[in-house]
Amino acid sequence: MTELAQAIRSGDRRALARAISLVESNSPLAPALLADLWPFTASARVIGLTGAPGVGKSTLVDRLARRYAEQGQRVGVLAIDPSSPFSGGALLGDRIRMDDPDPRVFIRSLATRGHLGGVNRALGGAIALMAGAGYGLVLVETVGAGQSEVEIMSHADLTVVVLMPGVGDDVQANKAGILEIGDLFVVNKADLPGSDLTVRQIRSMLGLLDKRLAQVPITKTVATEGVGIDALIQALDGFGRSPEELERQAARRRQQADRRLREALAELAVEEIRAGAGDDRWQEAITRIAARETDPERAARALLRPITKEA
Ligand SMILES: Nc1nc2c(ncn2[C@@H]2O[C@H](COP(=O)(O)OP(=O)(O)OP(=O)(O)O)[C@@H](O)[C@H]2O)c(=O)[nH]1
Ligand SMILES: [Mg+2]
Repeated sequence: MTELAQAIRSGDRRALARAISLVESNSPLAPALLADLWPFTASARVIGLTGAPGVGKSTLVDRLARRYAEQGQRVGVLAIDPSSPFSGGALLGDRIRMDDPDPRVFIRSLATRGHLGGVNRALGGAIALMAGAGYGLVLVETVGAGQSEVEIMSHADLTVVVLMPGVGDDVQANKAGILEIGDLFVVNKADLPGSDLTVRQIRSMLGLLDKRLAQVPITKTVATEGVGIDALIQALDGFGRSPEELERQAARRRQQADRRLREALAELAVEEIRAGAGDDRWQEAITRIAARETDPERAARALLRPITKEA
């Protein structure tokens, strides 16, 4: 095991922070580190929270992290897309100051720099590092303003969609996708008028989408006041207990593993083929594609041919 992996296992927070930076910058040191920690990541529970900008996700995550920490859990918190133009670029760690930094909570935001594939890899890596560091619960905040909310599904055991009063029509009009990804819904800012109406709207839209979704829990919270947090925690902890849910979770983990395998394979295959072809052939293929003398698929097949022949 690498020294850094050992430090992370022993609970060294600075080592964990450094490791996340390595993953974020796609350092050549990252794969070995992740491989060392991978066996220790199975038992961590990953909860994704997504929702439109400003609905109160960070405030909610902060409350949840504190409450779980009070119960003795070690909680990792990851905020994705803090540089989103929608959110004004505020980092979770900036906006929410934990007055009394709890040693059981580790907060980190991941810069996205607009690269979706990169975000996904960095996210998967950062979750694995936190899990490997012994954070039994990892909370991930993503702004549901694009594809990142779908990305979170490929990492989380459970996805929470956060809404606020007065968004029902909006959800119906153009955010149907967000309804399908929620295992659990939160109507935050329940101190504002219209929260019960929003709950009813979500309920009826879920029912229209799929009859089985009629049972999906919807809880109301006032994150700023800590109201409804216990009920939300109960719903979160109650999730995945029934035999059907357990089966779904196992299936989801297999799907996620399948996706991780494909990603790793695609990346390795490109590296191998590129190395096998040599720089001249690679550059020539690029030139010919750009000049429209060949098409990408044909060029790719030509580069693959020697390899498939060998096999
Ligand atoms: N009235 C009210 N305001 C709230 C509540 N929860 C959060 N807020 C406020 O809503 C604003 C946005 O809260 P955040 O927690 O930063 O929301 P967010 O969803 O993380 O925002 P982005 O990360 O920018 O998408 C802040 O001013 C919070 O104080 C609530 O329950 N009621
Ligand atoms: Mg936020």
